[in-house]
Amino acid sequence: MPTFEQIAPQLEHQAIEVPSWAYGNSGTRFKVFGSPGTPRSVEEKIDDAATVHRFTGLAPEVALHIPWDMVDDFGTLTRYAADQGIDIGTINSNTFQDDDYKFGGLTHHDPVIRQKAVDHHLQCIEIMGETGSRDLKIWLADGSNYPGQADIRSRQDRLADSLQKIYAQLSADQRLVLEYKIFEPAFYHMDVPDWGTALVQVQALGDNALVCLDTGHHAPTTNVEFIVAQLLRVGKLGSFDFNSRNYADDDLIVGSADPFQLFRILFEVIRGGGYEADSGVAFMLDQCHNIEKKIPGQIRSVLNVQEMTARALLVDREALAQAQSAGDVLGAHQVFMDAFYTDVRADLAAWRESRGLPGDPMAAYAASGYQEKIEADRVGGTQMSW
Ligand code: PSV
Ligand code: MN
Repeated sequence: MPTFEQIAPQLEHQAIEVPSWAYGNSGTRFKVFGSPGTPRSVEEKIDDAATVHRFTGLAPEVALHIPWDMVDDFGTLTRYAADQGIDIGTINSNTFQDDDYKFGGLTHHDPVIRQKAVDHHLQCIEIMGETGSRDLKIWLADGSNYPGQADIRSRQDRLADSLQKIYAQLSADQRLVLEYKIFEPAFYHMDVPDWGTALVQVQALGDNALVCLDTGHHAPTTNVEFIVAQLLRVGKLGSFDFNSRNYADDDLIVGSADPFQLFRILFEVIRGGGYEADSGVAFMLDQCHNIEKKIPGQIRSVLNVQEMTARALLVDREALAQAQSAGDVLGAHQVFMDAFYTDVRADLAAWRESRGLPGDPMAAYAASGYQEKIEADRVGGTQMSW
């Protein structure tokens, strides 16, 4: 197995995009809890995202969600973020909270509503121009609840047409990433339920259209790392929305429900070239912190990704390949598991310190007084929430 020192240089370029909405209040359909210190503005969300980066060195970009993060001047917001030490990352569209979209957006049977949904994406592309964002991420709530309710075939055709209109407005250095989800909010069929559908739709668009894999969006028991391997193989893995699920789309801290799955996913990412500095794969979090403190929740998340990346880098790929081609089933399995079971926490702490970062970012944040300060300062106004 390689040593930690041997793999450490590869940790240097790791960058994880944090979602602005993780800093706002969120909840379930039963209750959205407020919490002291929650941002009242997009700028305060950016302050919190920048704090995560300051303590970890891992989160140089924050993804925005439109219209949740709508401001009058995105140029000013981008400069504000830069002053805090971070960039604006992916722009997420939102066609799931307007009454007009009850029966869908980009797939809607009514051309007027379909055009409204397309126009929303064109507005997102304009914002991308102002923020310098590369990626437009599209997740659709579109679908139906009852068999026979909708013509699922026409909806695919309309989706292809709408996506084409959006894609046509992207500049050469911008990309469209299409996210899939098995169910919810639609309970019978979703118009983009799986990676196969997402792939078919983006393949029809062109090279700058890719798939976004949200780790929480599959049926239980789905082999997610297989999907990662396949999408990388065909050059269509655009981004991750990392989170953990126990039952459905739980949006919990990545690596909390199944650290081994995160390890297996990151192994396939590395194996397939997705971890190379120029791979183009965006590593985002898509999480909500409903009951835990949000900033430490995000710090924990990026550290979990870093820790499992380090372990996945430790896999002795040569020994693995040898055992695989010798038909040594248990030998190959052991090579894989040896890396997974290696505790890299002390090495990572020392490595962080060597780079001027706190060895234990969770403890450093807790001791920093930032949480107490935002809880004392952010009084009045309306807490941001979805
Ligand atoms: C939908 O469940 C989703 O995963 C999409 O990425 C949305 O943009 C995000 O969650 C909203 O939290
Ligand atoms: Mn997502």
